[in-house]
Amino acid sequence: MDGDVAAVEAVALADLADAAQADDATAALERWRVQYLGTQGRVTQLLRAIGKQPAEQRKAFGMAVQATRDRLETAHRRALSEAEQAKLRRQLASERLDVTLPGRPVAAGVPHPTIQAMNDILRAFANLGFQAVEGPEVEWDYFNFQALNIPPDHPARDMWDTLWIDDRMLLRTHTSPMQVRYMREHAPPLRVIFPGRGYRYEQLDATHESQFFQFEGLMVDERVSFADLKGVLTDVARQLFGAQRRTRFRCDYFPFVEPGAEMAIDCFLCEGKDASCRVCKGSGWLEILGAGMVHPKVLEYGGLDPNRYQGFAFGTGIERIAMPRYGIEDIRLFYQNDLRFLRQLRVPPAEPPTWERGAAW
Ligand code: FA5
Repeated sequence: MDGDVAAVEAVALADLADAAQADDATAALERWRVQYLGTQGRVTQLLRAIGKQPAEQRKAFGMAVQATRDRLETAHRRALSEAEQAKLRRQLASERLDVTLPGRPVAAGVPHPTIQAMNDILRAFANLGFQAVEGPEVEWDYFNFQALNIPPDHPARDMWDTLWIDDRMLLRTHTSPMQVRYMREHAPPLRVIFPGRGYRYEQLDATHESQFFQFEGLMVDERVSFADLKGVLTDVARQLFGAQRRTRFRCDYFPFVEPGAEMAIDCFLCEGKDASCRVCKGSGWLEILGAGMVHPKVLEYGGLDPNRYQGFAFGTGIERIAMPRYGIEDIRLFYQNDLRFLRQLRVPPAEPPTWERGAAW
């Protein structure tokens, strides 16, 4: 019988060595433990057989089995501990962190050129007490056209190539719908600027995108005149484009203002002296916005009495203002997300911000 015990031990140790080499050694060692030392295991069966041995052999057999069990338990504990340590070493190796490696650089972004230009514009108007308010981009025909004195089927609708959602809803073609929306919710005096996106069904070219940024301005009070309009816009033009800027107002037509005007500034780059100037194309003037006195009908749509209140409004495209500033010749570059383009526009210069010194961009 002692021979049986020795044979079982030899096989068990060989199996233990195999289990320790397995991919998942911990699980294999547990299977080994059940096979040899578990309640139905081979060694446990030998232990149970002690009592069945002839009396003269029982003691020696019992001692041999118990010694085998002790050695196998010790060998199993050691193998398990080694397997767990090996597993830990593998895990640590895979998670090793070399703190001496140089870190990955964090690419610091800068505001998009449109946003930079918009922030400068908002600050310039804030200096004059104008508050910025945003509005919906999906708009009713009613606010985009009808309440701006452009009834259905009026030919002036052709001025705006419209992206319709259904026969009453559209993507706003300009920020002007905010005029009536705001007048309905607020009592004069009003001094507001409405920045935001506009959408048009456009033939895309160097100066036309189907999605672009505009800002709209509105001032309403008793006794507001065209002189106020000129004063505010001239002051802002000087904050943005240079303290010496001159402005020019010429007649223009928009159904929601009367009279209507187009405003130009004298060229901040060549001062009108360069016939091949990239900003003014040699004309000496740069048209930057549409404006006018709010039409009495629009005041009525806004719930205000036109005999008591007057106001002026203006609107322009932000990219078209940013383009001459950065020397960008194609508006489509703004939204192509080409980092090479955006990185070279890392403005602002090291000089103090313009709104503090009222000088040129
Ligand atoms: C208007 O949209 C009027 N709402 C402006 C206005 C407001 C006039 C208040 C009077 C009183 P206009 O269609 O001209 O006007 O557009 C104004 C500006 O938006 C343009 O001068 C241009 O700078 C910009 N713009 C218009 N269409 C596009 C386009 N497709 N891509 C980029 N910018 C555009």
